[in-house]
Amino acid sequence: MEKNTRLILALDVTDRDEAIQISEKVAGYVDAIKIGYPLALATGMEIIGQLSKYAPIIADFKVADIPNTNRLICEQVFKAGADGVIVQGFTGHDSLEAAVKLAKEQKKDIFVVTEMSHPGALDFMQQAGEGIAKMAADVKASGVVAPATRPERVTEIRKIIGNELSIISPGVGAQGGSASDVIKAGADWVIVGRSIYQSDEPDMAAKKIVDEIKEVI
Ligand code: NUP
Repeated sequence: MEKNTRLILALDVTDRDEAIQISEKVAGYVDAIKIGYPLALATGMEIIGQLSKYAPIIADFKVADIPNTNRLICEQVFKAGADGVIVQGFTGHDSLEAAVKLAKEQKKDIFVVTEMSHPGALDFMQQAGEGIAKMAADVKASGVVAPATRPERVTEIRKIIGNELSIISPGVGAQGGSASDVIKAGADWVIVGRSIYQSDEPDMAAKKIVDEIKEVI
């Protein structure tokens, strides 16, 4: 993924035409489009190929299974045309290694969730976040997913993973996080969904975030 605008669109709409229209509008402002279960379940996996002409696609399937199943899932997602897959880290090193090995063979990316951005992540996930970040660095994943809602945690995670891995960070806008704050804290990309796709002018909403990021880099 080329580091250009530092914005990744989270396209959690459930209508194919709407997904395509929004992608067309924002293509110039995003470095990637992240799709997840809402869109893939509503439209089928073909949507990945259809959207990949606008931007690289990151499939946010938060894969969390045994090594063999992780590999089988990632195989299908890459076959559908995705450039990257988001996997959970809490399943441990062998599950993660299976996904990373396959991704490396296919020159694709694996992003590992460290701790999630919502309040409930404090119940269980946060305690594991630093260990997961270290594991992601050890197995040489492409990057981690860390919360824009807690920029101080992004800074902590950056210290653990160093500069080889990327940080992609959701939680900007609708969840209360700030794009400029989390970029300053050490994120490489922000992931933004509702603030863009629910806007009457998604392209202008995206541009505003890109301009905000440019101010601080
Ligand atoms: O910790 C995470 N938080 C999060 O919001 C990990 C994620 N993958 N996400 C995803 O980012 C979430 O599923 C959604 O697709 C996007 C944020 O969307 P929004 O809050 O900007 O609408």
